[in-house]
Amino acid sequence: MPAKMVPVSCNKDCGAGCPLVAHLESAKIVKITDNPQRPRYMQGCVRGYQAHIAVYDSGRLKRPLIRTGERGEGEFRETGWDEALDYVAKRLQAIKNKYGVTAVMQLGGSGSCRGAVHHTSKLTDRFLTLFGGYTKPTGSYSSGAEQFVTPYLYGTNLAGMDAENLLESRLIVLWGANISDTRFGCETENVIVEARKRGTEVVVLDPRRSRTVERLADLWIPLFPGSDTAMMAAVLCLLIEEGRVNDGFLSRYSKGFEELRDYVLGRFDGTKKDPAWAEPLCGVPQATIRRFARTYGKLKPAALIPGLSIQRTIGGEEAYRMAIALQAATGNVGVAGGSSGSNVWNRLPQPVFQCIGRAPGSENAKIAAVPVYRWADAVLKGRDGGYAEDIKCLYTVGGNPLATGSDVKKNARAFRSVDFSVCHELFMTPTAMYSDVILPATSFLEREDVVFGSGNYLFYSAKAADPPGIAMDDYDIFLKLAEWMGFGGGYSGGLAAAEWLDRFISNSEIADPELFKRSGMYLGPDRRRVAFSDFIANPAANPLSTPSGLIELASKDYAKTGFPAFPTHRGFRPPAGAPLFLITPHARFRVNSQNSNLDWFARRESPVLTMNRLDAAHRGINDGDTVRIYNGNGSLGVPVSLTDGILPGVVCLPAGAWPVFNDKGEITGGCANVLTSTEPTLPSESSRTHSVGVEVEKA
Ligand SMILES: Nc1nc2c(c(=O)[nH]1)N[C@H]1C(S)=C(S)[C@@H](COP(=O)(O)OP(=O)(O)OC[C@H]3O[C@@H](n4cnc5c(=O)[nH]c(N)nc54)[C@H](O)[C@@H]3O)O[C@H]1N2
Ligand SMILES: Nc1nc2c(c(=O)[nH]1)N[C@H]1C(S)=C(S)[C@@H](COP(=O)(O)OP(=O)(O)OC[C@H]3O[C@@H](n4cnc5c(=O)[nH]c(N)nc54)[C@H](O)[C@@H]3O)O[C@H]1N2
Ligand SMILES: [Mo]
Repeated sequence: MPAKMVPVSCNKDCGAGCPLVAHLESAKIVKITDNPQRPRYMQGCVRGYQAHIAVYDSGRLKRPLIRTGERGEGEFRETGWDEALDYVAKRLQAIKNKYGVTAVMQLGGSGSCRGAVHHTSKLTDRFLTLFGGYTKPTGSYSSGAEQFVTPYLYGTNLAGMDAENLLESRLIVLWGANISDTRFGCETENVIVEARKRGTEVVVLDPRRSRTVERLADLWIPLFPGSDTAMMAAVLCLLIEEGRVNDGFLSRYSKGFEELRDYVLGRFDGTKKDPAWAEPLCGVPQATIRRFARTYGKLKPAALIPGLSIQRTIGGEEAYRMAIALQAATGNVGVAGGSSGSNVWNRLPQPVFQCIGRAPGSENAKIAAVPVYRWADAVLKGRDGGYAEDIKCLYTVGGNPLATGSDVKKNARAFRSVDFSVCHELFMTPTAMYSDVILPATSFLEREDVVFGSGNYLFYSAKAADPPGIAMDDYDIFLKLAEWMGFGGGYSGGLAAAEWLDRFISNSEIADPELFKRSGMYLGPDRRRVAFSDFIANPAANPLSTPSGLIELASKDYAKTGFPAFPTHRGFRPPAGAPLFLITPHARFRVNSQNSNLDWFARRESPVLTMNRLDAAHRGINDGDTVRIYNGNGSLGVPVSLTDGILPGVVCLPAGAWPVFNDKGEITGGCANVLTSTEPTLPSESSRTHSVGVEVEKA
C-alpha cells in the first residue's frame, strides 16, 4: 500500500521545532522524516524521527484514572469521563469555596509549548482564570536567570538571532552550549557546519567533551561549572590590557563600562581579574585563557552563544551579564555575524500569528505568584512559612516535576501534603503516580496545530494518528470540565480547537492557507536577522528601552537587587563532604523527562555517570562499576563510565531520567534531581542545577 505523507512538527520544548512529515500506511504512522520541501539548513533530530513511538506505546494512558491506594503507591482504577470530570469539578469547587481560588497551584506547562492552540500552559491559564484564579509559579526552571537579567542590559528579552546570521561570523563561541544535542533551532547545527567549511573557527567551552565538541569544535576549553564569569572577566582583562577593547563602540552604544573595567582591573578590591587569577577558579591554564582571548579579540565578527547551562548556576545571572559585556566590549553586538551575548533561542519576532489566550470573563481573576524554584517550599510551608497562600491543590498539565524539578524528594512530600492533585498526562509518570485523578491527554501527532519554530517561520502540524482509547486533547478536557462547572461557553467562545486554528490562520500574515497546510510551512521574509541591528545602525532613532537608551553594562536598577550594578564573579565551590561538581545536562534522546519510559530511547541512553579516570583512580573505581553518588540531599546508584573527556573534579549525569521507587514508595535513585537543591541563585530566584557538589564511591 503506498505511503501517504502529512506534515507534522514537534510541539515540545525540545530545542527546535522542525519541519517533518509523517508517513502513513493503513492510517498508521510508519516513519517520520524531514519535510522534503524544507529550506536548505533545516533538519529534524532523532526525537522527532521517532516521535510516533510515544503514540503507539502500550504504556499510553487510555482512560481516566482515579486513585484507590495511598498517594504515590500507584494504585488506580479506570473510569469514564463522566465520573472523572464530576469528581474533579466537585473537588475544585469545594477547595474554591473553602479556601479561595489561589489555594490551587498550577504546575508544568512545557509539555506542549510551541503550538498556537494546544499549548499546555496557555490552556491551563485560560481554564483557571475563568475558574477565578490560581497560584502561578513564576520564572522558569529553564532560563529564569537569563530572563531576569537581559532586560537590565538591553531593555528587552528579544536578544536572539536567526541561525543564518552565523554564516557571516569568523568566530563562533559556544559557551556552555551543546548545539548538536540541544539544538537551539532546527538550522543551527547545519549552519555552523557550513560556516566552518567557509573558514569560521568554532570554540566550545564546556566541562565535558559534548557531542558539540566532537562534531563542531576547532578548540575545546574544559572549565569548571559555574566558573564562566571568572573566565569571561579574565578574557576582558586581557582585552583591556592589550588595547583590544572597542572604545568607540562602547562610548556610542553603552553605559557603565568604566565601572566594569575598574572591577576587572582590581581597582575596587585590589584583585586584578587576570588569567592567572582565573586559572584556579576555572581549572583552565592561563596560557589557554590568553590564547582564547587573543583569538576572540582578533576574529571579527564573533558570535558568542551562551547555553542556558551557564545561568543554571549560583551566580548564573552574572555569567549572562558578563557575556553581553564581552560582546559589547568587542563591538560584536547587532552586527551581521555577531550576537547579543544573551540567549539566542526563540528570541526574535516570529511571523504574526495569534495564539490561544485568556477568555473574556477572566479579567478579575486573582493570580498569586511564587517563584517556580520555591513551589514545593510554598506548598510545604504555606502562610506560616511566609508564603502568600496555603496550597491545597496541585493541577499539573504538561510537566513532570517529580522527575524534572529540583529536589524530587521534597517535591514528592509536597504532593503528599495537599488535599487534592490532578494531572493531564500521556503516561504514568512519577508525577501522575502522585496525583489523585489522571486525565489521559493526546500527543501532538494526534491533533492539528500550528507550531512556532525557532526562527522567522511557522509549521503546520496535521493530525496524523488517532488518540489511544478515549484520551482527549487538553483543549477538550478543559472544555468538558468548564461545562461541568458552568463556564463552558466562556472557555470555548463557541469554537472547537480546529475552528480556533482556522481563525488564527485566516487572521495571520499567511497569504495562502491551503498551500500552508499542504506544504507544512510558512517562511517569513527575512531569516538572517540579528538582534539590535537597528539600534546599532542608528542609536538616536532606535534607542533601547533601558533608562539611558543604551546597553547598560552597569545598571543602577540592578544594584537595587542588592548585587553590584556591574557583573562580578560569585562562583560556587563544592563543599568538603561533596567535593565533586555534578552537572546534569539535557540528554540527547530525551526531551527533559520525556522518552525516559520508552524502551527504544532508554536502550540508547540509560542513566550513566561519567567521571574522569583520575577521580576514579583516587576512589578505587573501575569502568563499568556501579557507584553511589551522594550529598546532603540524597543518594543514588548508577553505573559509571570512565573517560578523559571530562575535567577532573567534575562528574556528569544527564537530566531527565525518571526516579526509581522502592517498595515503600520512597525515591531511591534513577533521577539526577535526587541530588539537586531548591536553594536558588539570586536575585532571580532561579535554578542552580549545575551548582551541585557530590561524592562518589563504589557501591
Ligand atoms: N536533546 C535535547 N535537547 C533539548 C532538551 C532536552 O531535554 N534534550 N531540552 C530543551 C530545553 S527545555 C532547554 S532549556 C535547552 C537546554 O539548553 P542548555 O541549558 O544549554 O543545555 P544543557 O544540556 O543543560 O547544557 C549545555 C552544555 O553546557 C555544559 N555545562 C554545564 N554546566 C556548565 C557550566 O557551568 N559552564 C559551562 N561553560 N558549561 C556547562 C553541559 O556539559 C552541556 O554540554 O535544551 C533544549 N533542547
Ligand atoms: N537536574 C536538572 N533538572 C532539570 C534541568 C536540568 O538541566 N538539570 N532542566 C530544567 C529545564 S530547562 C526544564 S525546561 C524543565 C522541564 O521540566 P518539565 O516541564 O517537567 O518537562 P518534561 O519532562 O518534558 O515534562 C512534560 C510532561 O508533559 C507531558 N506531555 C507532553 N505533551 C503533552 C500534552 O500535549 N498534554 C499534556 N497534558 N501533557 C503532555 C509529557 O508526557 C511529560 O510528562 O526541567 C528542568 N529540570
Ligand atoms: Mo528548558
